[in-house]
Amino acid sequence: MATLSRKLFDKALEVIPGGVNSPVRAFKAVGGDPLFFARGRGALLYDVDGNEYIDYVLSWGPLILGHAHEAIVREVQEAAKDGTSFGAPNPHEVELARLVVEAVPGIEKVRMVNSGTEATLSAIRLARGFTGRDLVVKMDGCYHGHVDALLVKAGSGIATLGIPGTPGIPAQVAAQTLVLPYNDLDSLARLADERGKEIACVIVEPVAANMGVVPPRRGYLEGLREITSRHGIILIFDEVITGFRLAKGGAQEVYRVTPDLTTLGKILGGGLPIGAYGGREEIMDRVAPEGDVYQAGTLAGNPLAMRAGIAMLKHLGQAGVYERLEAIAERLARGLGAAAEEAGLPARVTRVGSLLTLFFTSRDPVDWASASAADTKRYAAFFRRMLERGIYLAPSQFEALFLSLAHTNDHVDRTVATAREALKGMRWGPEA
Ligand code: KE4
Repeated sequence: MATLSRKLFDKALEVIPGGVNSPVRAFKAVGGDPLFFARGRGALLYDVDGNEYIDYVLSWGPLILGHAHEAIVREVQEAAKDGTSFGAPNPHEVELARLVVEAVPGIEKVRMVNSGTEATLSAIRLARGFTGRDLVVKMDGCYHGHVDALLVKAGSGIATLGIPGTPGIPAQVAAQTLVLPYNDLDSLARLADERGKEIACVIVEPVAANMGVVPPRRGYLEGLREITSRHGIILIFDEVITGFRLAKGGAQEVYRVTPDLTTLGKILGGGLPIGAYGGREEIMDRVAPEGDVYQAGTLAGNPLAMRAGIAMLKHLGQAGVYERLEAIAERLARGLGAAAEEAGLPARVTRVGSLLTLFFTSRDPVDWASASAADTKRYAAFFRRMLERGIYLAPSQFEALFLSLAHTNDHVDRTVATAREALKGMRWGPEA
């Protein structure tokens, strides 16, 4: 008998392209139909057929407190009673901006927008406006939202679906984006020596999480900082995933490298639509109406997302939060690694803070070339076996697994036990 999820998917396919509002949700890379969910609670998700899952997607990162956290729900409920949007300044956007400026080392001023994509497209426009230069440099396999200039060799859904680069982006636009390997400083040094005066910005995920989690090599971020400073190139850290996740001040606090601009999203809105970009005051003051670089948004700074964000950042300011996230993530990483080893499967577990990936590969993932060599068919089989047993992993080898403060040792131990079960009998293929 067809499940309610299946029936909903059939209906969705009649009115929504691919039946989903974002491609990576479609399960294309892992097979089967996407599940439709009814509600979440803490670390748990419940689909419309009443099945319970331990959730490691967490809406792709925002839900670091877990689903339906009372502090967030209460704020949103209260805020809605006073009206959902004014299209005019409100006190909460000032408070959230102050909390961001206090938390993020590289941010002296910040502008709120409604998605990570809006944040990155605004940041590169600002970098181009501030420098008067046109070229943008990104790293192969990094994903920065569906911005025309940044969909070139992107990660996340582009990598997952194997889209060679998307139609609809004029060649002359794509030609102004130069793509280098992640973790390869020499390639940037050479490019900057040749064309530094034409390059407006380098945008990078300080910890790559859209090709699976690929940590920066020792010295990589420092090297990006040194080369871009030497050539007057704006360094943009896209911390939409790492912001407030790796530390209150994100990756730039952990690695002690301060970019010129930072983009944020996800956690900042506590699960409501949000993005933000911020940085040095002299750069940010070029943004209209202070300056001449235009960017705008009807719902930017709306009181619901602002109040949810304030509650989120205050909660993350409590003592011991990041130590707890570190401990629970390390427990999962060790367990998954041991389970794969016990099954005799080639695997690498990469982890930075509460972000991790189980790669089915015998190569160390250090860039897109090595990460993309992972066995995506094996990952798909693992995903399905875990899903059948009540564990909801990212439906793509090239996405991160996220932990929250709602995940307990029991959740992780059940996940590891399930993984040992799921991995048994998965030895096949050339490396078997
Ligand atoms: P949004 O426009 O989806 O809010 O943010 C774009 C974005 C920007 N920068 C980074 C580093 C990101 O990871 C993202 C979005 N992340 C993906 C998952 N890897 C969102 C999931 C989806 O596309 O449905």
